[in-house]
Amino acid sequence: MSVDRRKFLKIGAGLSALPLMPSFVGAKNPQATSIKPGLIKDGKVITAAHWGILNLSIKDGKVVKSEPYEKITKMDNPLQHYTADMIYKSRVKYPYVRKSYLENPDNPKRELRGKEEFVRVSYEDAIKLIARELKKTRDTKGASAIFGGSYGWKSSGNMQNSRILLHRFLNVTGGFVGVTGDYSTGASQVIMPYVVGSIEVYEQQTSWENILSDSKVVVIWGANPISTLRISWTATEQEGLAYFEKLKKSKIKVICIDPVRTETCKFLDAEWIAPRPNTDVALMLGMAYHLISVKKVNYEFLETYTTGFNEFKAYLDGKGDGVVKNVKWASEICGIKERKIKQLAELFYDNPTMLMSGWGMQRAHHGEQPHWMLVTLASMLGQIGTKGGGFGLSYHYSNGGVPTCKGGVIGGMTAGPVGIWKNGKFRGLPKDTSTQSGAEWLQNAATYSFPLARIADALLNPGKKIQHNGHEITYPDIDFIYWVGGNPLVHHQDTNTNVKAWRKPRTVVVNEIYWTPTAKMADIVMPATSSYERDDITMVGDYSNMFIAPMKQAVLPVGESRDDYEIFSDLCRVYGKNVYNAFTDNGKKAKDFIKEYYNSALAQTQAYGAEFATPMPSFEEFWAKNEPIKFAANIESLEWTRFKDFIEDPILEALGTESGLIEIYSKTIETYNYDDCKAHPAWFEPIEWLGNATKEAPFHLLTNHPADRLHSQMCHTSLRETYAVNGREPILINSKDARKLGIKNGDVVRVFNKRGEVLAGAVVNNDIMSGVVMLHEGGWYDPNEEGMCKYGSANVLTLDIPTSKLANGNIAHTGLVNIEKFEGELPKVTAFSAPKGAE
Ligand SMILES: Nc1nc2c(c(=O)[nH]1)N[C@H]1C(S)=C(S)[C@@H](COP(=O)(O)OP(=O)(O)OC[C@H]3O[C@@H](n4cnc5c(=O)[nH]c(N)nc54)[C@H](O)[C@@H]3O)O[C@H]1N2
Ligand SMILES: Nc1nc2c(c(=O)[nH]1)N[C@H]1C(S)=C(S)[C@@H](COP(=O)(O)OP(=O)(O)OC[C@H]3O[C@@H](n4cnc5c(=O)[nH]c(N)nc54)[C@H](O)[C@@H]3O)O[C@H]1N2
Ligand SMILES: [Mo]
Repeated sequence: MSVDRRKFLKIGAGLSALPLMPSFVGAKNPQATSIKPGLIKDGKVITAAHWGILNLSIKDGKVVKSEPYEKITKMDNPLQHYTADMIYKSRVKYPYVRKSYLENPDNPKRELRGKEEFVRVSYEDAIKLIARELKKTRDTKGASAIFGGSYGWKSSGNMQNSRILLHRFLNVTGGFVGVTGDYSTGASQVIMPYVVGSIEVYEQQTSWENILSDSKVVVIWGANPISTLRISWTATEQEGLAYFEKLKKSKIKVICIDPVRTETCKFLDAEWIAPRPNTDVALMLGMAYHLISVKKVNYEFLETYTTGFNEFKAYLDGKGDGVVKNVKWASEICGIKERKIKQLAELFYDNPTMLMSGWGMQRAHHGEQPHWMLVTLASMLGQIGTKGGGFGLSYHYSNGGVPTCKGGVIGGMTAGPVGIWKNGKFRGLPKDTSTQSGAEWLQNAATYSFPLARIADALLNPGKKIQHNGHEITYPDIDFIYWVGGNPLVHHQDTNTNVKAWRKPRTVVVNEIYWTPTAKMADIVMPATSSYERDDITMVGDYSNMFIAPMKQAVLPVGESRDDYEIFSDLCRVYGKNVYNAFTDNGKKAKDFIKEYYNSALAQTQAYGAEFATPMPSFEEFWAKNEPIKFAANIESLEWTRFKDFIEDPILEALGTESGLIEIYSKTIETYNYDDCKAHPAWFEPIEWLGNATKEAPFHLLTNHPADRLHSQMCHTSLRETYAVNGREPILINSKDARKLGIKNGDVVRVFNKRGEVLAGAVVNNDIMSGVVMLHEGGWYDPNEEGMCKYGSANVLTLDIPTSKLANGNIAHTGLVNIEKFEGELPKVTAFSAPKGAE
């Protein structure tokens, strides 16, 4: 952060003499001035998306074909072929304002939000309206009433980073309320620092080269890498999939522990072990108990590298609660045979075993426990820090384990400092940006931010106090939401409650490319360009840093859509030239930033000296050539082993935990005295699971990440037609269960519980255990008059309660539902069309 700010200052000072861009607020067609004459009419353009580097074919100024730049696995990634639909379908083409809001923004009939028609307005009027209403909220309620947390997967690209641009805009104009954590790893990223001193979930993993040479067993525990590695946060280099292909060809035994026989399980021909959802902690406790009883525990490892095993053992033995966590006990909870539990535990002990865990099992009630228990089990096996053993929490994500390349890493957009405002006037940015002195809001901001997954609770209950990770949080009183680059009406749990929450603030503004359920829930919708309509640049390979890829504009913006950067720059302009200058760093255009980000990588590679293997060309050459730059891994990264330094020297290379050791017992967590997260990993019964299923809700619902989408992204493309069943989102049902319910493959079913109901299309087979159904997250919410989702958005059915007071993560994989054949007349799906009043 401080480095970025220093960079920001240096560059800002250097360019302060440049002339300003002409003001175009009020101009008729401002976009026309920024269209580059160099745009390709017929030919190829290289760009990148979360799903990889793409080679686009352009004909007559339109994208007609989209292929991977490089094919490095035999597996096809279907996400790579739908760029044309991503440009031309379901677009928000113009700025729109909800009718009642336009009529009376002070009393905008909030209850009609999401139902009422929209009115098209000019871009200039929309900008003025947002600027005016935002100022009104600031003046009357302060920065704590403005929510800019705005979480989501936006598009790749370090310049047009919509969320950071929003933060930058809200910062310069006086601050906003943000959030902590995310939906991905809400529980793990909070518990892991107590256990191993780092968040683990977003860290490089032991090199795949080591796994292939040294592991004898690989356990894929609640993960589906063949699906989830189709994308990365920056852009995928696809090497993780290539390594899974090598794993398939190797002699390594692979076991998948998952209620679903996943794409991964099938691809790898793995042994499938199906525990009841949310019972892995019990399963692992049973394994731990068994290992102790057959003396297959590495006590030397426990003594040297961990603390608290004795307290944990007392819990296993039932010292406090009178419940002995033996194999029989575990088997009754998780549903796996006692013999199998024992066999697995011994197999892991007897062989170099890498426990690769996904994040699904921590997106569950008491989701702090599974990974803590996994580390505890791995400690008992004593293989952490060896080449072929231990545990890893990111092999399924962004190609963890693919060796890091030696090269340059490009810079990116920064949120910038909080502007100083006095008596309604902008007084500039704080001089000392490292401490932010002078910008009072920043000190306050931290006290108002709350865990992301509590957003609906926060909107509905201003002033409510909650416990979080050892301290108390008071929810702010939010009256203005600005969201970009995310789809919260789809991604957040318990949609019906969420809809109520979104009807609470006075104003909701959304910049969107498409008419998503979130755009439809806004008062003011600004049309954003897709990444194919603007220039940008990205790294490719989140851990490997393998490529720097140009993301060249391929086609003209659709309708009146504008880059997020332009929208925020124009908003700043309304507040005055000096605000605009602060936001744009004195009038910089996208290309100026892109060049700067590139040059920071160039400087890094130049510092390696003349013998560096992959010298980078000048920015101008790179941009003109329109090709990615590829870096190579070196020997150290090919052999890199997570926790190796700590294992070699636990004193000098102590972990960042309180004791410097792996904490099986945390004295800090003990002091919190939480009833839902103890000082050691423990089994807690989830609020809803098969152990308390009822006739009203007999099935456990899993809401896995979709192979053929990135969350909700691409749901509107024709890729949907390849998996939708009768036009609905597919739901996976076990054959035996379906037979009992009289449901056949291809039937439309109603899935329901006390929180809501959705229609879905039945896929009946034996790839899921009996008693469990699976509906992917990310289907677009499409309510009818009664609030039933006609398409099949999973979160209508999920629970919006926190994992525990420790992490307050979401629990999307916990919840019970009922299911029946839908007999009524099939309603038309309208999720992918524009709302009333819009084109
Ligand atoms: N039930 C259930 N729910 C879940 C999960 C689950 O497992 N189960 N998983 C959770 C997880 S881990 C996550 S990360 C979230 C994901 O939730 P999101 O990240 O919100 O999901 P996306 O569909 O990727 O939404 C990104 C949105 O940004 C828009 N966008 C893309 N590029 C741009 C841009 O340049 N500018 C603007 N203005 N907009 C842009 C896209 O059109 C899209 O609507 O979902 C969470 N929800
Ligand atoms: N194609 C594609 N790839 C993606 C994404 C996407 O939307 N599409 N999203 C990306 C994002 S933002 C994230 S956070 C990651 C998510 O990565 P993960 O969180 O790992 O993905 P999930 O699909 O939620 O869960 C992984 C597996 O856990 C299983 N599971 C669920 N509950 C339990 C349980 O209690 N016990 C056991 N043993 N298994 C369980 C599920 O059946 C599923 O097979 O994926 C990323 N990759
Ligand atoms: Mo995520």
